[in-house]
Amino acid sequence: MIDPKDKNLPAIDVADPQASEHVKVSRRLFLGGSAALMGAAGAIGAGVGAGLLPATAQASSNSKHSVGPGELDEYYGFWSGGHSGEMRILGIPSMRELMRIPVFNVDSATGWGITNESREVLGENAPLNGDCHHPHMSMTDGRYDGKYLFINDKANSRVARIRCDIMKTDKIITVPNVQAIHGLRVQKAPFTKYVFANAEFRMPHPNNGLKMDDIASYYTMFNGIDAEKMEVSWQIIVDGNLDNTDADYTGKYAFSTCYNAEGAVDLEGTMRSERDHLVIFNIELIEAAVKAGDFTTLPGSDVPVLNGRKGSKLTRYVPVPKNPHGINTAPGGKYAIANGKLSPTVTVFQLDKFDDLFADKIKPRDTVVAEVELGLGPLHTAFDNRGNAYTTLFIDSQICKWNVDKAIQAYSGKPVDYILQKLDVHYQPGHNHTTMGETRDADGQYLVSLQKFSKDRFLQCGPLHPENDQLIDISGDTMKLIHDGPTYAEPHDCIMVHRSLVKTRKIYDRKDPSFASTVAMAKRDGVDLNSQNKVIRDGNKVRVYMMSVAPVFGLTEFKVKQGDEVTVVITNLDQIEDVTHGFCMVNHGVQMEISPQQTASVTFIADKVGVHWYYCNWFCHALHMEMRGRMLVEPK
Ligand code: K7E
Ligand code: CUA
Ligand code: CA
Repeated sequence: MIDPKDKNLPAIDVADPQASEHVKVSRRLFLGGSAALMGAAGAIGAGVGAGLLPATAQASSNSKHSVGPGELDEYYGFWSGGHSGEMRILGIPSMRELMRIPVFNVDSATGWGITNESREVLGENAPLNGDCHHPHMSMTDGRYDGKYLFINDKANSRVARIRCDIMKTDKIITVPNVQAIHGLRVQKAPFTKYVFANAEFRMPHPNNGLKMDDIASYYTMFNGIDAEKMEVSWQIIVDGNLDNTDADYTGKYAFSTCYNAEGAVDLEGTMRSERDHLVIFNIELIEAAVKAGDFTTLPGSDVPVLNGRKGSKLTRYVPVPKNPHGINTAPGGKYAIANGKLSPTVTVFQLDKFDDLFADKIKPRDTVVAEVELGLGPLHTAFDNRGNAYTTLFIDSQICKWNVDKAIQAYSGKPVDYILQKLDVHYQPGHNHTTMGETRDADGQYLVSLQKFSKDRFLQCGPLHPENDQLIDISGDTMKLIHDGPTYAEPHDCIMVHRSLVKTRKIYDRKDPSFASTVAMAKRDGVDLNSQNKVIRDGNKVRVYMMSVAPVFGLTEFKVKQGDEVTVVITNLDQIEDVTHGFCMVNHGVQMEISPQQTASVTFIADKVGVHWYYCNWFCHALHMEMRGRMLVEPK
């Protein structure tokens, strides 16, 4: 639980009168919140859905969550952008979209995918689509540490890292020997040494066209990625496939659901058995095996590949009902919950039994302390700080709130009702997430439910509909729906992080590593980026260095020859927060962001003779329209 009194209060300069007002507002929101709401719920009676609340109660409960103009949100929401390939930042509880972080996609506004700096992160011939599902922040001792965000790309088997100080992607790796990185989580403790990544699809090895019909020989692997180096540390072969993953709070175990224990390549085949499994990975034993050289490698990579199939000492397989999907560790660290999908049940694992399981003192199913029915299509579970779990029911279009301890009692035969409330959501929820809910600091304030269908909830925008992300107040005894938020394709998952844990830079540091290569190039060319505008010719390569200060570019013209490869390097010398410039070369597909104190560069071929205007396209000044210049291309 966050203590709002001291260290976790927003890091805002209290000397700034405006800022201290924000602190007061947030303190009021934060402290006043749950008591007021519990009062309201108590007066009306437990078990009453939000839709049935009297108008006055609803209005007062809504105003508690409103964030007025100029007020700051309490939480950062980090949203997967699905197959848009990006990550998004929302403010919670306003659900305002604050920023987009291009990751695997091309972004016209910032020039991500166009600039040299972003191409360096993406890789020379990177595919420019992505399919993001699972954004997660690095942790220390089971708490967000505000350092990095990680996200998967199912479409091209990649994992990206985002620096939280500038909220830009700084590393992208392709995981070798696998197809479709789906489930992704971080090691929660003692710190995020590894990012755990599931490769979903089984495939032949080697995938050289010779064993395509030998389906039984296909396999996939669980991957441990070094979070700091962003290199794959090891891969471990499993039976079945891999869907979602999570980790415990000791750092010893990670575990993944499998919906295709059958090893099928057709839909019917994946549903043939009544049970699939959860596979548990013993991280200490895996590390010891790597150290002892107990691994092989696959052609084309030197990543250690371990055997984690049934019978391996590095893994254990626990049968769970039909085609499970999400796996979620409860904030206390005591339980993890597998969500049944084709089974109306969730399976509760007691994590401190895993030591005994690996010591072969107990059987795999002895780690299961409950397997209870919730409703149709359980996909993902989130948690508050009061022992309650919130599971999305895809088919029922509901969130089921249930109590974990009561479910365990019921499973052992006691006549207790473990289901506390079912709330309709609109429609067909996938993931849900609570504020701070995947950490020790779960605070039970808000739940977001991410729906796959919005149907009639918004104005029609043609056949393609937005998704619907709903915000639910869970601070009282009953869940209350408080906001509908349309979003573009497709936030599978999100996390909500208290704003005190995220510290971003207001302007760039001139030493920022994201443009270090460009600075090094300038140095080789003998150009001081902070004081010089200069054109360097190097054969048919031309490097144009210029500064920018609102509302002028350092060069209002430069000359090149037709066919030259031109690299424009711009350093924004403005030091004022929010004064970002852009550089767009008309008719050349060239565009980039240059934020205060940033250096950015873009390379293109000047293939058309004549005058070509360039201009600034981030509005920066009253004379922003006048911030422009000419590229003069002389015939060869
Ligand atoms: Cu359920 Cu990719 Cu986490 Cu979608 S996954 S919902
Ligand atoms: Cu510089 Cu607009
Ligand atoms: Ca199955």
